[in-house]
Amino acid sequence: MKYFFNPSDLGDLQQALLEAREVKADRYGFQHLGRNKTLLMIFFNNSLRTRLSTQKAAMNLGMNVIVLDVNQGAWKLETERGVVMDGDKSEHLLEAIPVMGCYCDLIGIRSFAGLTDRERDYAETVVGQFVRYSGRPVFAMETATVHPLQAFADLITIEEYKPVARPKVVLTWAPHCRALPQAVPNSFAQWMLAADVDLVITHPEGYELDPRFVDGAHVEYDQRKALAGAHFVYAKNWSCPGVTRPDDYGKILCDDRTWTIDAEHMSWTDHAKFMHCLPVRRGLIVTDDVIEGPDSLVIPEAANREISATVVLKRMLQEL
Ligand code: AN0
Ligand code: CP
Repeated sequence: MKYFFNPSDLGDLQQALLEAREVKADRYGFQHLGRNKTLLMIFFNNSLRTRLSTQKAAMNLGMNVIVLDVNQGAWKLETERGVVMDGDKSEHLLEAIPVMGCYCDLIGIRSFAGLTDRERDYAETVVGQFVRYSGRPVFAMETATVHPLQAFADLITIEEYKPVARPKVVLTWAPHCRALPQAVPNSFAQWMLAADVDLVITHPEGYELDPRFVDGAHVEYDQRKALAGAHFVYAKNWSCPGVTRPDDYGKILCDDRTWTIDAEHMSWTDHAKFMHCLPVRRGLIVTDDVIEGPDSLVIPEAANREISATVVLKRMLQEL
């Protein structure tokens, strides 16, 4: 595997889930693969889980790891071509990328959506330049539009906890005080549609996700109807994707707190498990009792980030 952005990059998902089980049973069993290989993790944005779990995965595989926080200690980077660089940006991404590629064998990138220019975000302008100019295999640690290491970990978690062969999984929008990207819900929907689950998406009008990720998905605008019979409730906030309301791209359209997942919402489901990628703001997305309760999977879900990353890095190392 040279790139990891979409479920199709893994090939057969059932096979990938079996591999995840194998890795979880023996996470240090592939140490030889990473000997004298270096992973460079590049962060344009903050992270707790992705940073730690991906580094742990690389160490599981015997790799060396370099972490670069671009906004702390590196030169401020220009990303646009054709500009006179007489401002505060000292270096162009088009030199920085091949230089970074010189010091590593694999590159992971976190570069969130700017949420001001839909075309630029959905064209994956920044990550696309790494793919083109680094000369190295590249994987997403949340790009402008996708977060596949999270979605793969979510799928592993659902596989572990599902009470029936084909569970009902509900992706529900929830309110938030700051505009957030669509990468997590995009990938979650895309991965669930590729897996053997019954996916229902629910959100207020205007929050329709991009068809390239949710094509064929069942959307139910009534949250209570959507949650009926659910086995998994996957809560997430996202800002306006600009699909049905292009002028509102990246904006907060709704602050309806009746969408917050509380015990009453969970009572509408079929004893559902609660999931969230974290970080989560309590009181907005979910109440304390639900996230702390026996049906909350947020910690096992985060733990599986190490497993999804180990499988992905293992596949990439095997093809170096
Ligand atoms: C980010 C997001 O919603 O995309 C990262 C989640 C993994 N969340 C925040 O910025 C709070
Ligand atoms: N879920 C997730 O990716 O968390 P971080 O933003 O802390 O990496």
